[in-house]
Amino acid sequence: MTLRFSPRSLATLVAAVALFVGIAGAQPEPWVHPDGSIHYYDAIGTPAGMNWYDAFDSAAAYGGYLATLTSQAENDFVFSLVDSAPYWHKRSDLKLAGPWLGGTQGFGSPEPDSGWRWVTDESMDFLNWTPGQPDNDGDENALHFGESVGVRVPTWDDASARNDTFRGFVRELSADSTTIGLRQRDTTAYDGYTLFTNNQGRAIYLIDNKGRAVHRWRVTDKTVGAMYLLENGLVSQIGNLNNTSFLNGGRVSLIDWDGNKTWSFDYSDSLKCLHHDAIWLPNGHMMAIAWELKTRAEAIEAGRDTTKLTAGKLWPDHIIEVDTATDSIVWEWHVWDHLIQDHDSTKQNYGVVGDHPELIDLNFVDQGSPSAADWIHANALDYDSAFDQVLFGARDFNEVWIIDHSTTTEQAGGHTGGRYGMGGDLLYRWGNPRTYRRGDTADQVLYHQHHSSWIPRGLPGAGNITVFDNGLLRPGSLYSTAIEFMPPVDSTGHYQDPPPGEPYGPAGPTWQYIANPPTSFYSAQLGSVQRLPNGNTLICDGNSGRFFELAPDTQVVWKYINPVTDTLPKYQGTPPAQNAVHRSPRYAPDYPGLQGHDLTPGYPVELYTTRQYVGVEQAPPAGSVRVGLAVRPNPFSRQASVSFNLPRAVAAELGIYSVDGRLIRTLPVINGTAWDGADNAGNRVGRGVYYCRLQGPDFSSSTKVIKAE
Ligand SMILES: [Ca+2]
Ligand SMILES: [Ca+2]
Repeated sequence: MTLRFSPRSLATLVAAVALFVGIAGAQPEPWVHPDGSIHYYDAIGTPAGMNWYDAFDSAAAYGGYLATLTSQAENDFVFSLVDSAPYWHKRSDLKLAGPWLGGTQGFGSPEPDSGWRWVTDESMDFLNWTPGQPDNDGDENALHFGESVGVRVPTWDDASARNDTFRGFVRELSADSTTIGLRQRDTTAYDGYTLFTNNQGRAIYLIDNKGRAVHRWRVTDKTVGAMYLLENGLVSQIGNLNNTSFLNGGRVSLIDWDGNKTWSFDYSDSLKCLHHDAIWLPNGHMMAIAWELKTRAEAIEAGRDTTKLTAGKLWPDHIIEVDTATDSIVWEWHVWDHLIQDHDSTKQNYGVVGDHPELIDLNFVDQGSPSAADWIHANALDYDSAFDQVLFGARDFNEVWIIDHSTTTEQAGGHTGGRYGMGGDLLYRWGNPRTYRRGDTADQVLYHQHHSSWIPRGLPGAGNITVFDNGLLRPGSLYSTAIEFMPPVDSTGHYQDPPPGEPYGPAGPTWQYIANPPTSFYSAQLGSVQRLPNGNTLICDGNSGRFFELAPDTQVVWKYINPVTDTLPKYQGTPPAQNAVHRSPRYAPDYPGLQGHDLTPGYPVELYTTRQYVGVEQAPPAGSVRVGLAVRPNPFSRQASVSFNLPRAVAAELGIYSVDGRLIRTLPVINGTAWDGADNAGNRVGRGVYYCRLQGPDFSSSTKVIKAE
């Protein structure tokens, strides 16, 4: 539904919000409305008391409205949020009166039960009056839960909107449709906190499973790679330094809970550029992927086929390990040191490609990018401390590679030494045996994957490798998959060599997710897959900014769509756009990096319907609701007629005020009503200046009245 109420001035609302500082609440609970959309309901305690108008303003100022209960189920859910003592007060007749709701009685409606409506203009087909109500027991025109002696009842009563003794209200957030934010939350979903930022974004969000923002960071660099919340509570972010020699990346930063950059490391110039992934090792070192420049001459000398050098250069990847205490590189590994080629026997690295699966064929180029300088496009790092091995993705080889980290840098540049005796040669590779001439297209499993990692020890499937396989250039139709496979490794970290001429095992995945239909899940770039402690699997469909969690049987149990563009959150109900996300890691509630921080959930990241109350640029001019209040004759002697024209039926108040602001006479809100010059006690007031004011939930209009005698 859409709020039909026109807004009042922003200044008034800012003042209203300020007035309500200190009220309890702000933990909205999501609930699936019968139409399938997700609404949020926030029970607000107002221990000092609040009238209906102020509650209305407070709800609107937060982008919502006083809750409208259009079904028994909605009624019962909302009641469950306020069925506790702080939201209720005991009247003098001992009846318990509960919080305000979004029902109002149109002015001039026949009492007591005509003209009731929801503030949203939703139809009021569902009625839930407490027996004996409404009774209009004293100008009652606003709705609340109550009233019954000594009992909190889930039914409704009418009360005076001016009554400022109410202890709470319920704020509802909704939109015409649910297009972004939380889309699904089953009880079997793994409860935790999900970290994300828009690709190229400068705002980082941590949300709970109910789609509520638990924390936000503002950062100065655009985010262009994998991001982590570390066990020490710092966020590790890759920032974009706009290196014009390469693509994006260049900087790794650590950001504390308050958004301060506590450390950063730049690795970006005309010869090199850090990109895609930077991980943190148990010893506190940072390890990252980076491109390095190889000139045309260097590439030819290494054995590159000149027909595959149309870019005139190559950017092979390398891996660096940085001691953050000294910002020095303490270990490195280079693709360039582990090449083989059978193109030119007069050049370096010449050999039989199929005999050396531990080496990287310098002339393997993927069919999608034969001329790309970014020849390998490594894109995901992982480290296993028990084996002391590094795993990373070689996207344009459509493979996952594993190397030994126990080597010295010198050993890592050669073919012997280290725990596994192979120096820096590949210990294992999987996904596309075409790259080492031990298979054909029928044996290729991966297609430009963007995320690969070991399942951590202690989790279901520990030691297996999961892959977000984007499916780019997959033969036939384009679709992404999530894959889990079991590498042929023994307990000491040694991989079973394939028989001569055969590829590395396994032949296929042990688990995979393919959507139905497959093409409904396709992200050509970005994305992640994460095994969760309960055996579910969280997937980030990168290009769509869609996070979804799968049970082991691949049923979707949780779904969320990034509502943030590269700059700001969008309004609920608007189509998702510009919301690509690199990855969406989820952290357990007991994760060390979360300890000691305030994890009180706030509002959803996306914005809600009454956008005119939120965006400064959309604030309407003050007084845009014209009610045409007029008093005639004016000045008057015996009696004046008060006329106005409300845009719709709404609860409003009409009164005469003294120049010092005291209400001296309440008038019925009826167009053409008369003021006889008397106060509420029936005594005629003296001659002078008075003000007649008509006030509703979203407007206030007053006019000067001169009483001549
Ligand atoms: Ca509602
Ligand atoms: Ca009543």
